[in-house]
Amino acid sequence: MREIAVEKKVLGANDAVAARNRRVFAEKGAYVINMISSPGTGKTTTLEATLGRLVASGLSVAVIEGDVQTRNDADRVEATGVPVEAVITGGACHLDAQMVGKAYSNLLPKLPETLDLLIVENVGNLVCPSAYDVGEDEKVALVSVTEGEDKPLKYPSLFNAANTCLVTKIDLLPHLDFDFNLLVRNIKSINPNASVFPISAKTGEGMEAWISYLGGRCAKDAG
Ligand SMILES: Nc1nc2c(ncn2[C@@H]2O[C@H](COP(=O)(O)OP(=O)(O)O)[C@@H](O)[C@H]2O)c(=O)[nH]1
Ligand SMILES: [Mg+2]
Repeated sequence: MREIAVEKKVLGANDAVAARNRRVFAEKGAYVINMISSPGTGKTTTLEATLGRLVASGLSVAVIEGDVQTRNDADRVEATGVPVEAVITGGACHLDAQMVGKAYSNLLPKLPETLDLLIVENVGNLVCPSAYDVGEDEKVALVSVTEGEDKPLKYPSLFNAANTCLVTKIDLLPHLDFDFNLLVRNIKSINPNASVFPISAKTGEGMEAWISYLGGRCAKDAG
């Protein structure tokens, strides 16, 4: 009982900071997504492929990169030319609203007057990040075709929290015994409202639909 009470208090305090972040992001005009998956699903690779296409389409984008250790992912994103701020949690398995708010303040001097899209790459973990609102407009879940069709059933909290789901590494499908339709059925059994985008950051397959979705969300946010 005491554990539940403490958890509620922590999440309540987090929600207050998340609400403040949301106001600050809105002042900048930014649509904000929070990308969540297990380590190795392809968040950073998808991000690299996404950023080039978004910038080419004229959108202004910035990134907050969460990791337990190292600036590796932030360096990969920095190489694309998009403003990025790293959050190294030093052990914590998720980003919270406070960490993201602080990272955004550090990022602010590098940002244009208005920003179309802020992308947060969360710490690789299928459980903890789904419980924390960081002030995003939506959580985006990623699951790769090498992880097994049952992951939405085993980790329902994330798939419940995310209405958009990217199925990554579809270029590998010919080499795998993987039932794509079963994965989609499992995602929808947890969240009937989920939109599923099959993508390959390596070959570019499916990227157009994903980019067009993001562009639409940014335009809606600005309008
Ligand atoms: N074949 C294939 N490999 C991918 C794809 N996306 C990512 N990877 C590989 O998956 C591994 C983990 O990718 P990374 O983006 O670092 O995952 P993260 O930990 O979720 O950020 C790397 O070896 C990537 O090259 C993809 O679309 N196709
Ligand atoms: Mg990464």
